[in-house]
Amino acid sequence: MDVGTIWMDGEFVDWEDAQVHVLTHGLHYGTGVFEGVRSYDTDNGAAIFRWEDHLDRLYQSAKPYGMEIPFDREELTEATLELIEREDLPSCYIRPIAFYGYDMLGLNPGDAPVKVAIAVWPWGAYLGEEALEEGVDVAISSWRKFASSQIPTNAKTTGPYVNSVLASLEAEENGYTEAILLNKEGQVAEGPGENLFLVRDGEIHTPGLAESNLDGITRQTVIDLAEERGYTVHADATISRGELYTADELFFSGTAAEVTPIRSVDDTEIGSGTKGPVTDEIQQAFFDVVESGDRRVHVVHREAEVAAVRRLDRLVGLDQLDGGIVADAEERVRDRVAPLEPLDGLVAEQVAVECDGFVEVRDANCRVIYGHTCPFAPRHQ
Ligand code: PPE
Repeated sequence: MDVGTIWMDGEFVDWEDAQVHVLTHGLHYGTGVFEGVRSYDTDNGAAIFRWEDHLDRLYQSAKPYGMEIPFDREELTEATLELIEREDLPSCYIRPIAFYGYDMLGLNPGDAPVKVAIAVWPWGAYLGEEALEEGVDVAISSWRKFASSQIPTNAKTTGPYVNSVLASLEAEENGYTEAILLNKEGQVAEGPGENLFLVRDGEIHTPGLAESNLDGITRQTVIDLAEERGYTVHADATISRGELYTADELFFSGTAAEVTPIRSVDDTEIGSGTKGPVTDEIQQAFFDVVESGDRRVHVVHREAEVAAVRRLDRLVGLDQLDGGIVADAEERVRDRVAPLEPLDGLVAEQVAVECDGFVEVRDANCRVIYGHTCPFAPRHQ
C-alpha cells in the first residue's frame, strides 16, 4: 500500500511506525470497531460522503463492547482531513478503527487502553471496474450470517468479520466474485461486505434490518435516491433464496462496492444477465451525488472551511443570501469552527451559513462552494 502517513492515537506517524503489541486485546479477541468511508474528488475538492453518519456508526458500534473512544468527532474529522491533505488523496478510502490494546489478556478487556487509528489509501472499484458495468457472478454461501442474537449485527466490529472472510474465500475458491449470505432462518441477509437489493415488477426490495444485516449507509442512500425517483421501496423485506433467482434485477450496495449489479446467482442468470435499467438509474444517481460534491454530499473541504472562518468577522447581509436563512447563523458558525483558525479580519468575500442540519459556504456570487448535506442531514452538528 503506497501510503506514507497513518494517524494513530492522536499523532501522525510514518507507515512503518504504525504498530501494535502482539498481546493487543483486539488481535486476540477481535475487540475492535471500524468504519469504511469514501472521499470523492469533486469540483468542490475532497468530499467525504456521509462522514457524520459513519462517525455516528463508529461510536454506536463501540457501545455494546463498553468501549469509550478517547477522541471526539472533531478530532477524528480533523485527523482525517489532514491525512487526505498530507497524502494528497482527494479520492480515497478511509479506514478509522478503534480497538482494545494491551493491558492483561483475558476476555474482559478491563482496563485495556482504547487505541484509535485512521488510514487513507486509494481504492478503486471494490469488485472491479468491469463489475460496475457488467455485474458480478455470485454464489449463495454455505456459511450463514451470524444472527443479531449472537453478535450485534448493527455494529461494525472487527472480530465477526471472520464470517465475511469465510464466505469470500469460499466464493472465490469456487470461481465466483462474491457471496450472498443467508441468515440463521435461511432468508437473504447480505453480502460479506455489501447490502443487497432486489428489483421485481418495478419495485425495489431490500432485507430489513431484523434479517441480521448491517445498517448500511449506502443502503439508506439507495433507499432515499430510489424513493426520490418515485420507486416503491420495501426496506423491511424478507427475501427468500428462491426469489433471488427469479428477480428482474439484483445489486449490491456498500461504501467499497458502491452500487454493483449482480448478473448471476449460483450460475443462474438474473434478468438479462447484465446491469438492469433500474440498477443503472440508481447507480447513476448514486455516482451523481457522491461525485458532484453538491449539497447532498457531506462535503468536508478544509481549504473552504478555513477560508470561510477567516472571513466570518466581516459577515454582512447574511439573511439576504438564501431567502431569509437564520440571521444568528454567524454566531453559530463562529462557535463551531472558530477553533480551527483564528479569525483574522479578511474581507467578506465568502460567507458561511448554518441552519438546521446544514452548513454552507458561499462565494461572493452566492454559489455554494462548501456544503454539509440536505436530504441526508447529519444528526450532529
Ligand atoms: N454489510 C456489510 C457486512 C459490510 O461490511 C458493509 C460495508 C455493508 C453492508 C455496507 O455498509 P455501508 O458501507 O455503510 O454502505 N463494508 C465495508 C468493508 C469492506 C471491506 O472489504 O473492508 C465497506 O464497504 O467499506
